[in-house]
Amino acid sequence: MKINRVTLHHLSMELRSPFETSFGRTLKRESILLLVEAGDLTGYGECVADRDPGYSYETAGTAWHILRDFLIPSVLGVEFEDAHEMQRRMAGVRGHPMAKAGLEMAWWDLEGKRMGRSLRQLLGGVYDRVAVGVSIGIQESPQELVKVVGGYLSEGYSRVKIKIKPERDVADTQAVREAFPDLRLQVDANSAYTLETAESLAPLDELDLLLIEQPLAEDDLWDHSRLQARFTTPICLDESILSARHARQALEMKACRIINIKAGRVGGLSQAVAIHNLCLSQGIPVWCGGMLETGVGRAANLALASLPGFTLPGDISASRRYYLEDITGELFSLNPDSTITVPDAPGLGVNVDARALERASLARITLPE
Ligand code: OSB
Ligand code: MG
Repeated sequence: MKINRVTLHHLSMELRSPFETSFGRTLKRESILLLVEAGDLTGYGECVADRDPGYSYETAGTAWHILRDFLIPSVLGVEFEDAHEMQRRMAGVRGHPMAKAGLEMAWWDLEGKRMGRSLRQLLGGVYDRVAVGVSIGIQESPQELVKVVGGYLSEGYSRVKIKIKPERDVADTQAVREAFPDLRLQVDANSAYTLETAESLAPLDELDLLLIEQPLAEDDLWDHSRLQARFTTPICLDESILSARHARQALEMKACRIINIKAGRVGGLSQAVAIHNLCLSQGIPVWCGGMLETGVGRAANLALASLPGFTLPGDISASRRYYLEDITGELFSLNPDSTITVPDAPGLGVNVDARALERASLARITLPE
């Protein structure tokens, strides 16, 4: 199965409602869709880098450059036994995990289609539906946030994550807790605090939260371990964990008690599985994070979250929670028990709608030219 052609689409898709985090507000989500051809099969991949370098240094622009000028030329005409072999081929490029993960995802889709097996089967998933929650951005006021949370609860979500930032943390979280005393609730700061300013988060420890996600900077493993020692609530790391090696070091340092796994952030599904395996062997709960994916990336997240160590609900919501128009024919909906069913068709199990893709596409390039 030799890769003979790759097409990149730079996408811009309108969200149904703005998504605000401590690093900014998004109404139009950019990303890159990859169509990777091998013989008469096409595999899809999604690169989750956004327009701005807010969550990570990667952007749709840097990923486009790294894919076009380095990663794709290194894999064209090459046949890979497995994803690790593909990663070794790409290892000459330092960093840029989201660009690598997009290409690796397309390889998995191709491999599944070639073998007639779903991604869930290829990865060793054990659940056919996975528990999910919803990640809610910062709202105008705590009152407005309570309303938005209530809306998602009436849709059937049984776990809620709210985004926080300095000045919009304790009061917002308290308001949600007061309105919904039994809700499975967690918060995500996206690195907005320092060890000193995180003092202000102390009252969160009284609110029976599932976890506090990424309070401090990406490269602050040590300070996370100092902060975790002051909190009863588990700290969960997202941005700080870029590989299974980081995960091991974070756990040795007691910098967190839970890990959020995103294939894009760690360079691909193979590394995501490696982190899962490490955590499973140590009894550390993991859950699947989200990057506001299209139906393509959502299918990959569902397959990943079907592995046995994913014991906490993922940030994998129904398709209608995200875009005015998605690019896949298949749309994911919420089951009444706050789960989403994992696709079981070969590969990712989704098809890209050519016309929806055209409408979302800002630019396109096919290699070799
Ligand atoms: O930190 O988990 C995050 C979205 C974009 C960038 C970072 C994050 C998020 C989310 C959204 O929380 C989760 C989702 O896709 O529903
Ligand atoms: Mg996060």
